[in-house]
This record gives sequence, structure tokens and C-alpha cells, in this order.
Amino acid sequence: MLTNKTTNFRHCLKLTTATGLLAMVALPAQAEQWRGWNIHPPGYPNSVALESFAEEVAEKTEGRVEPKVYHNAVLGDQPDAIEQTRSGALDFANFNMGPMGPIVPATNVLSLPFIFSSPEDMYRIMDGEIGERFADALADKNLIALSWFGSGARSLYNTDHPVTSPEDVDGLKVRVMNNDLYVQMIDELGGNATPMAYSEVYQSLKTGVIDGAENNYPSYESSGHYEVAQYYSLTEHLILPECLCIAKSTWTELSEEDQGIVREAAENAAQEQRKLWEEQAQKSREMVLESGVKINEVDDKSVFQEKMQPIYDAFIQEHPDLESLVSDIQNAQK
Ligand code: BDP
Repeated sequence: MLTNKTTNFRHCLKLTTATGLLAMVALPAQAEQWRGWNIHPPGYPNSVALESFAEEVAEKTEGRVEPKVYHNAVLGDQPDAIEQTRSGALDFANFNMGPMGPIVPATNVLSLPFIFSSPEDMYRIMDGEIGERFADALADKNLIALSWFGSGARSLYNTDHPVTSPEDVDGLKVRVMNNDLYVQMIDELGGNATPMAYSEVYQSLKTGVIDGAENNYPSYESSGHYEVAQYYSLTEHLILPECLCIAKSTWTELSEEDQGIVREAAENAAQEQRKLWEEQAQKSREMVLESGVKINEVDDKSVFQEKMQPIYDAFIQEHPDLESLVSDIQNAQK
């Protein structure tokens, strides 16, 4: 025989189950909570654009998807976050194509120094058929590139002197992003490259572990690197696209309608980011100048460019399948 206590418990359980079922019927389907990775602080052009993306997706899917952006790389450094997005542990992210190279070899083409002549050329080419080829290569590694952000041009900076010719790089310890091509790039200029996470650069500059690094104006400013490395030399050796990428598993779970919404929101975010970028690059430039940074032009960039030829040769020898991608980008700028 059942005791009263047990009967009551069973009764309770039945009621709870019934209420639970009712609730399930009455409530709308549960929202998908998306976690988004971002390396930059709030207010940075990419951060603002990612927030707009999240808002537009939440609004247009009527809450079926609720993306949340985590700024300042709190979810891990970039190479880590790329892996997390590939596996679906993270849902979306803004990735630079630099640290993407070791995972998606085709994207290394974008990291060949001086491959793009200007950010405008980069946008035009990435928005067209060539950009789709990169998106396909990313998709093969479980990353869906929805749109392309800009990141200006990267230039060298250091704590000691202006760089006007490759000789000025001789012996400099320079931090680079995690990609062997950048190690070769600094080697060719006679410096010593140290691949290192972005978050470690400030302290390493301060303590003299490295003498310099390379980045665009907004990152040079927002990271505070300009406080410690006050010579910024306009080598403009890399013009790297960045993607707004989604995990393939997250993408394929979406209905066709929601995929359309998400893609459009990503394209809008890219337009916003590109516009904000121009404004921020100006502001950051002025800000670092006011703080005493010495910016110098590099009159003859072709000397730097010529030094990069062995990198192109070795790359094509190692990846003959990517030769046409390299020449298609070059030809699209003639
Ligand atoms: C910034 C990029 C960011 C990189 C960083 C770096 O936007 O994705 O991680 O440079 O140098 O310009 O690591």
C-alpha cells in the first residue's frame, strides 16, 4: 500500500507534468541564444557593427534568435575562438583573416604582404566572385562568412626609431599575429618575429620583450600600444579583410527565412563597420599624434615590396593550387 506521503507526491508530480505540458503548448518556441566573439572593446567600429547585427537579427526574427556579443576577447584569444566557432561552441564572430591562415590555407593569399593596393580594392574584390571563393574555403572548415569588414592598412611601429627602409627593421623584435607568413615577412626585413596573442602585446612592449608590432590606427590606439611604442611608420604592408562568420552548425539549423534575415543583417553590419572605420581611423590618428606619437611616411614602399618576393615564390611553390587566386587578385587591380 502506498503511504499518504507517496500518494501526495505522485499527485503533485501529475499536476506538475500537466502544468508543464500546458506551459509548453502556450509558450512560443524557445529563443536560440547565440554567443558571439569579438576581440575589440565596446565602441570600436567592429563592436558597434556586431551589436547592430545582433539587434537586427533579434528584431527581425521576432526573438527566435537572440545573439549576444562578448567584447574584449573574454571568450578566448582569436585562434581559440576560430576553433570554438568551427565546432559550434560559439555561434558567430568577427575574425581577421590573418590568424585564419593556419586553419584555412586559401585565406593565406590575403596575408601575402602588399597583395591589395588599397582598402577600396580589397572591398571591391572581396565583395565579388573572388570573395566567394574565400567564403567557400571557409565553409569547408565549418565557417560561414556572411560579410566582409575592413581593417584599414597595417603599419609597423616600435619603441625606438622611425622605419623608412628595410634596414631600419634590422634586429627589431616585432610581434606578429599567429601565422607563419608574418614570421617570414619580418625575417625578410631582417627583424625577429614573435607570434603572440593580441592581449599580451601591451605588456610585452612595456617590458621590452618586444620592440614593436604592426597594426592599423584604430587598434594601435584602442590597445594602448601607442603609449609605449611611439614611432608609427606607414609601411601599409597588409590590408586584411575580416569576416562576420557564423558556425556552420548554427547556420544549418536556421530556416531559410531566418538565414535570409541573418545574411542581410550581416551585410548591413559590414556597411556600417566600413563607414565607422573611416571615421575611427581619422580620430585614432589624431589622438595618437596629440599624445606625442611620431608618424612617418615611407617614401619608397617598393623596396619593402621587393623584399617580399621570396615569400610569394615559396607560397606558390608550396600551394600551386592557389596560384590562380593570387594572380586573379593581382590582375583585378591592374
Ligand atoms: C586587429 C584585428 C584583430 C587582430 C589584431 C591583432 O582587428 O582581429 O587580432 O589586430 O593584431 O587589427 O592581433
